[in-house]
Amino acid sequence: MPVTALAGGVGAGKFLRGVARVIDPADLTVVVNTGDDMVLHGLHLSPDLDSVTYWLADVADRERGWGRRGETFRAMDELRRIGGQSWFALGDTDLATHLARTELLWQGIPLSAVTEQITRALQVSCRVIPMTDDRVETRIDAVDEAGGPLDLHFQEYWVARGARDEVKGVRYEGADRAVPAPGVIEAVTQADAVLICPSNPVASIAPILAVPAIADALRERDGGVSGVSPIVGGAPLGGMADRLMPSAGLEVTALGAASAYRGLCSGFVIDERDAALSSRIESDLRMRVAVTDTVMTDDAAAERVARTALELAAG
Ligand code: FO1
Repeated sequence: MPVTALAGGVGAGKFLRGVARVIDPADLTVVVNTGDDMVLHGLHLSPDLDSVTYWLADVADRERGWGRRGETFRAMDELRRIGGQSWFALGDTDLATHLARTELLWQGIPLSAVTEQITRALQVSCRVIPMTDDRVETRIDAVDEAGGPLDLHFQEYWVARGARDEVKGVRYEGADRAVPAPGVIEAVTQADAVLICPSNPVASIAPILAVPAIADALRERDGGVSGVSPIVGGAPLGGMADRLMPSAGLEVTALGAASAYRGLCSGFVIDERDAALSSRIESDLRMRVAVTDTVMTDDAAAERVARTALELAAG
């Protein structure tokens, strides 16, 4: 049963561990957001690709969500002492991923092939593909405390400035011209089920859908697409989706998250706390709804959510 998932960072990582317990991981293809990639210290960072890879390889730091378990930050400490940029915390073993990726990209190897090498080295049995080998950058239009306009890279907004600025809009620069990475379109069209992970709809999934050929491929499917709400009881399970959803005209509820996928999802999984929203998602958005406990405290809980999403996609 080939299954394809559209994924962002931490929420996706947790959920995908559950999917890989329900189906044979060799049947799972994960298409990952690269809109929050950036170049820092001359290194190409792909935070969402790394989060998904580390979670699937079971080396992720479960408490922090991003980066690797048992990580040390000695290089960062030294960088700070020297006066280098230290606002984005790169762990010592995580740095090896960025060094290898950057070197291979400089050799002209596309990001998709680089990702294949990194995931193979970490013994990830699913296929992990960046949404595109082209450059796409999620930019945040915001205003600062003094009312001054800002045009920020997503990570500057999120990490450097702690999401404190008022967001006016989100742009996915380069997405309209981006070509899906090799294998993405086949994965979306030929899968028995496509799952939209419980990731931030604006920061993680929208950049993938902003690549025109990917959205078209998803729209052309005859059903079998289910999403999982990252919003539980009116707040994100993790991260700061609540800061970005209003700027995209989405209310911060499971209904708002579902409406980000209007016309794309045939089914949507929501949390028990949001059960009252089922009928509106079904009637307004024409999605079948499954209600379960979506809080993924461990792999067993993630497996339950994954099973629900897969059953919903199977109709
Ligand atoms: N998130 C933070 O809040 N602070 C950090 O210093 C930070 C460093 C970091 C390093 C590598 C990596 O793969 C992810 C990292 N993240 C960090 C997470 C990341 O900014 C976001 O969670 C994702 O980009 C959103 O999906």
